[in-house]
Amino acid sequence: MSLGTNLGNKEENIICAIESLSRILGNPLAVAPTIETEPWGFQSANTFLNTAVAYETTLGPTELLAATQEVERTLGRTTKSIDGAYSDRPIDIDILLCGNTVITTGELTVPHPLMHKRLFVLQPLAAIAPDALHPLLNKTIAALLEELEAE
Ligand code: PH2
Ligand code: MG
Ligand code: MG
Repeated sequence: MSLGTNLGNKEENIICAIESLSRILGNPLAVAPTIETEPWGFQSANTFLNTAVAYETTLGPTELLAATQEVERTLGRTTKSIDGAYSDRPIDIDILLCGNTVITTGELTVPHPLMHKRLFVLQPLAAIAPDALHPLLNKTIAALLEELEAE
């Protein structure tokens, strides 16, 4: 999962989100160092903190989405987006990969459709899962990061 925050006490938001997720999913397998990033895809004066966290779970993608949305709400996320545009948020939790699962429902697409285009996603993810395989692009996270950094 990718975690991002650019409102309120950002360090605390990340810690609270991981604690809340872990109450549902158990201890994380790995947590990436947090990085400070500029807003991507929209304009805001508020920089982001981004990180990535990995869990082992028997929950399927839909149940996982319910869990992440519950934690987002607990941390005060009220709106998803304003007119389809990105907006400032206390926390955003995005499911990136679920093993080799490829799924699209009305609410969720896994792998995350933009993950390979976002440094704020790939940098933390490469810190904890460089060898994880993107099941559609058939490339490792380390390879995707290298490609994006070369652009
Ligand atoms: N999330 C977005 C859009 N833009 N930019 C940064 N730096 N970090 C994010 O987490 C982020 C973003 C959509 O969820
Ligand atoms: Mg997002
Ligand atoms: Mg999201």
